[in-house]
Amino acid sequence: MRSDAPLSRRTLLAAPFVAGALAACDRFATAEPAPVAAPPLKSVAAFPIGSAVMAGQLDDPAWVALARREVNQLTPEWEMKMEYILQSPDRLTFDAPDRIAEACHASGARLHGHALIWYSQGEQVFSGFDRTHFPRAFDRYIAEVAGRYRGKVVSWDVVNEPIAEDGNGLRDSHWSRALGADGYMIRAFEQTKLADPEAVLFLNEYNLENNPTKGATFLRTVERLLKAGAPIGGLGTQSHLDIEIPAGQITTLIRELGGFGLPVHVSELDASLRREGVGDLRSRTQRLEQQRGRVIELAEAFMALPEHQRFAFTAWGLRDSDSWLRRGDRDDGQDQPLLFDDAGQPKPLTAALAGVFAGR
Ligand code: 9MR
Repeated sequence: MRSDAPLSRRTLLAAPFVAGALAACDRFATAEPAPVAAPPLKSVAAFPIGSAVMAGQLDDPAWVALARREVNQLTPEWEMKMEYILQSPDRLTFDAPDRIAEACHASGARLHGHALIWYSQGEQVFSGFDRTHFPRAFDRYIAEVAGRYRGKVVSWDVVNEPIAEDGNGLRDSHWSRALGADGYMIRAFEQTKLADPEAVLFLNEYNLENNPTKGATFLRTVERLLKAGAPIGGLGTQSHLDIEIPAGQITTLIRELGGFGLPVHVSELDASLRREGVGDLRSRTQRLEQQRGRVIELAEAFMALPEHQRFAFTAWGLRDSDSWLRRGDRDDGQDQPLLFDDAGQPKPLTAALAGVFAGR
């Protein structure tokens, strides 16, 4: 039995006080979800539906069956990043990303590469290079990785998360210090374009909907980089949604992103029900409603983009239990941030999303 499974009836009877308290307070209850009918998302959407994937999940028949049914694009959750590929300075490791690429090829799913240059990656290896060797190693990494997957990926997150956490300006990183604040990004896009001229090259960022200041800085950054000639081919909004944000904020952001005329990728959708450090007296049902409101707003705003700008709609995992938000010490096994429950069943949210994608 899994440690996060709901309390059994026997345990509850043995602890009447706890049982009474749980019954009185639905915010702690793990209600048995009623079965929900929803058509496979990929069958109703006129654009690709994506999920994050880890190579190990390809060995889980339940994950594979759900992925085959629901999605037609995959993004490696971490095994196409420097932390995996660049484990040592003199040897690149490709077995897991190769396996994911082969699985995509075999099943006909598109592969979205994630991520070439990210502030949180590569610092240790790159700190070993002097001013002459740093730019060469930067170019070589991109050439080798993007070159290897040329014709296998449809797109890349070339630069991930360049905006400062609070949204004011650009993030300081080992890349910006060595190659300039805009310089490292322009260079990354140019080098990726050389290595894989057909791939759609994305600038990808998070909290754009949650933090309008960050959204505005992202838009200004895109404008500046395009003016400088960076071959940006698409804009990625991760959409790790804060379900508390005011209605309308997501719509505004997506419309503004669309203003560039480039494809837009909802690249890492999830919507946590947790509210860290804040007393929250609302019931789980109320929070699920709020989650549904924000996710559906995102889907409707995405559908309002011109068809050629709807690149893909990707969730950051399939089942709730697959989510990065359900790992680690602070996990209580209760969060429901994704589109399928722990058993791989669709939820009311999934059915509502299918309705929006089908244009109903
Ligand atoms: O979900 C990913 C987790 O498994 C990795 O350990 C982590 C570091 O590689 O990255 C997580 O994914 C992040 C994504 O790459 C970029 N946006 C934020 C995602 C969640 O942290």
